Amino acid sequence: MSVSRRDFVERAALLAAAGFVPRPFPPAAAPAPRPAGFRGRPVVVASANGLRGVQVAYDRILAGEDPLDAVIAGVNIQELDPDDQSVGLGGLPNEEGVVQLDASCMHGPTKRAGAVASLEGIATPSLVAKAVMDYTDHVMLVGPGAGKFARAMGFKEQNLLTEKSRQDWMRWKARLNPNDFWLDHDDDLKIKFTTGTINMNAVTAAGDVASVTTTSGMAYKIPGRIGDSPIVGAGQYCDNLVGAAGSTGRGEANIKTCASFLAVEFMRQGLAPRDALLRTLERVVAMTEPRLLRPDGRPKFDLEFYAIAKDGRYAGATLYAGGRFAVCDERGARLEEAAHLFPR
Ligand code: SD4
Repeated sequence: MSVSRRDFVERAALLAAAGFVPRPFPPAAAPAPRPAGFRGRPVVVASANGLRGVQVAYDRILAGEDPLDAVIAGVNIQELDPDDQSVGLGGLPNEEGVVQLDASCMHGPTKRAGAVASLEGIATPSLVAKAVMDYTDHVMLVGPGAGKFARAMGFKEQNLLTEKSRQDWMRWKARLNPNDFWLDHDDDLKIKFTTGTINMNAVTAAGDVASVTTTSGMAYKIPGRIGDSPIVGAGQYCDNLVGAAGSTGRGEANIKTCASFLAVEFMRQGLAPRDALLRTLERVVAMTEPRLLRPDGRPKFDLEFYAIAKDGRYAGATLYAGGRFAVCDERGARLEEAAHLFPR
């Protein structure tokens, strides 16, 4: 699949429509020194919904753009796509019908990170997370404080609850309690829950690494619930000496294992990305409380991990067979089958 200049132009138009006014970039910290003789290759990996985005990020990296700016451009496509109900504009709301977004990012060369959680009314939390990283001495802002910060940085507020997502929320709400005063409708047979989110990780030819994860979180969550996506080390993590990893799926399981950090640590110990992710999934299983285990001792939920190593090796892995992930390198953008722990 090729992503053309048109996608760039569309994205720029969408960002402008979303009211994002870029501010001048502050002076960057000095990049980390590169090991002598290092030879890498650019690669971008993401969750499967990042198929369009990995091509955009890859093209930007080839054009010399910073890897974090590149992956954020990649995930912006999903954040601004009203049809992706797992992230940004059109994300499924919390139990009160309010869209609350989480995101975090990390920049390997300068060892910096930024995050926002429970952010309302701004379609591109990945860019707000990067603004926290670029313009403050903090790593994470949440709730109304995050919103205030975003507005001060020039992000424009908008209603993120699309009509489609509002209808899905109303169906869920009506079905919640058989004794309430909301009537069920014939078309209510399927209540939509998202298992979405987008994580994207990249490495450049020079071996510079970056990662970002952005989500509307669990559909119909309790207001204020935060998943793994905005937590550095859980939803994503990168270390310029090693590589990067990130996740989608049940955030509660991921937070307890600091899974993205753990995957990078396994790679640091010498494991290939695939083995690092499978070992991380084993840790998730070991840390699963009995109420979330099936009779065969395997988790009732799924979780997906994505990783790249500094030298361009990459992998995706899921608990159950059948998962796919997006990758882009010199062979173009494509979906590949993820490694897995268990058959489906
Ligand atoms: C969360 N990990 O908020 C995100 C949501 C997700 O499949 O990926 N759902 O827990």
